[in-house]
Amino acid sequence: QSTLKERLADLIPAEIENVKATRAAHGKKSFGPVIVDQLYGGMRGLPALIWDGSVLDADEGIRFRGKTIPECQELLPKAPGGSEPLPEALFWLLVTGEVPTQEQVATLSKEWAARSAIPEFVEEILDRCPPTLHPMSQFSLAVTALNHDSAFAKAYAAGISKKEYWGPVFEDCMDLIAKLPNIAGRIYRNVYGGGKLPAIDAEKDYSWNLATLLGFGDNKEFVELMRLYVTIHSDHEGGNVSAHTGKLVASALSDPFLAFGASLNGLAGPLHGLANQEVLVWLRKMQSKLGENASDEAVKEYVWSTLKAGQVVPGYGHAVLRKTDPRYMAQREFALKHLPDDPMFKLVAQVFKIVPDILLAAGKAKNPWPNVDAHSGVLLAHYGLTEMQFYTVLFGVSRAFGVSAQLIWDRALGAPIERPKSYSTAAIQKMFANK
Ligand code: NMX
Ligand code: MLT
Repeated sequence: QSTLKERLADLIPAEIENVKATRAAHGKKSFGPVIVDQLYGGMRGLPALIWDGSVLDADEGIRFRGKTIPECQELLPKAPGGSEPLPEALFWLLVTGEVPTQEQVATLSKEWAARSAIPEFVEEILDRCPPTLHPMSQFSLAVTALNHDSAFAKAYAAGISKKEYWGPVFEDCMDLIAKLPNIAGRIYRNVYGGGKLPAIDAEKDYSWNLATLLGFGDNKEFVELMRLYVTIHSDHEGGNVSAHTGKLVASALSDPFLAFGASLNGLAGPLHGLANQEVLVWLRKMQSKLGENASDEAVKEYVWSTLKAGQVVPGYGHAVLRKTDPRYMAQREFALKHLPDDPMFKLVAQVFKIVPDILLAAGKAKNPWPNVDAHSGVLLAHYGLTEMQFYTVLFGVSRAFGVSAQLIWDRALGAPIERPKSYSTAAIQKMFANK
């Protein structure tokens, strides 16, 4: 059975030909006009990037290499006795487009365990961070510092041929993913206590190790949650801030650590990944104001007061989606199965019934439905991971899977440096002066 790298080496020549043929057949075809509003409007809907791991449909949500979340839950290998997909399997799928065997997944778990140690100086960087520094800033510092040992940066300095770029980029991406549990675990324990970091167990899967390093490995349900969590947060096509930033930075041939460090800085924004922290902060404030078992009327009033204060309702809306995010639904299913009576889950479910109508009535948001972040925090909190500022770190661990898969392909396919064209308002006025 081939390893992931061997399988990739088999797939790359055919994909290079596939892209050549696609460009020869369709290269001069148009997606339609670009309008000035798109330049001012955050490039919404502008077709601009190639991203192979996943494609997002506005109504249906994400498909990883053509597979929906329920299909991934059904088809991807699971841990013995588990029912959620293993993120190792999802990574294999994102990279190759193929469903791996149980054995290939086990090999990947072992390989990541073997690569998991972080350099001592990175441990020291983390240990020196004040606990008041946001966990996402600490995370980004540590990932950026891993560039010290980048195989790609070294190979480039030694004069590697363009055709060979993908090999050391693959090695860096494998190292990046493998080292994240040690980084996340160290940040968590430094900031919130919990004692010495245990060692990675090479006989266990990635999510078991991640959960254990955070201090929750004894709880089988939490380990299952991590498997689901990492899988569904891994990738959301290429235009979101973290994915696009990683692709952009890597297009300058910055190595995967520098590129993904930049991704994390984007993920740390409240309109993107930090929203999962913001949702729980918002729910807790609501709970402390209204008490438990608040009436629908009281919740409605609270939602309106958020909007009237000029704030967004965190966890609702999306730049692309126009229906409830299937990642929200996957987490809701998990909650219904494992924690149906959790009071905070009940509040999340109550808010789900109330917020869309209010956002519709307010008339601004193009999508009134919940996104992934509306549900993640309540699941983590249920198992005792109550430190909300840490939540986006787990999103970041997951997003490394999707960004890495694309960076490997970008270098295999010789993707060029990104350099779109910008215009000033004066230039636009001049261009359309008499039109
Ligand atoms: N609450 C209140 N107002 C909203 C919301 C919301 N949840 N969503 C959109 N709007 C407003 C938005 O601020 C904008 O107002 P204005 O014209 O005054 O600037 C207007 O509705 C139109 O925005 P849209 O075109 O619907 O949304 P856009 O594509 O610009 O932004 C989000 C998408 C996700 C940034 C936006 O819906 C939002 O801020 N949601 C809350 C934060 C959140 O949950 N982010 C997480 C997204 C998922 N992730 O993990 O990254
Ligand atoms: C994501 O997972 O990146 C978010 O849903 C944001 C997006 O897709 O724009």
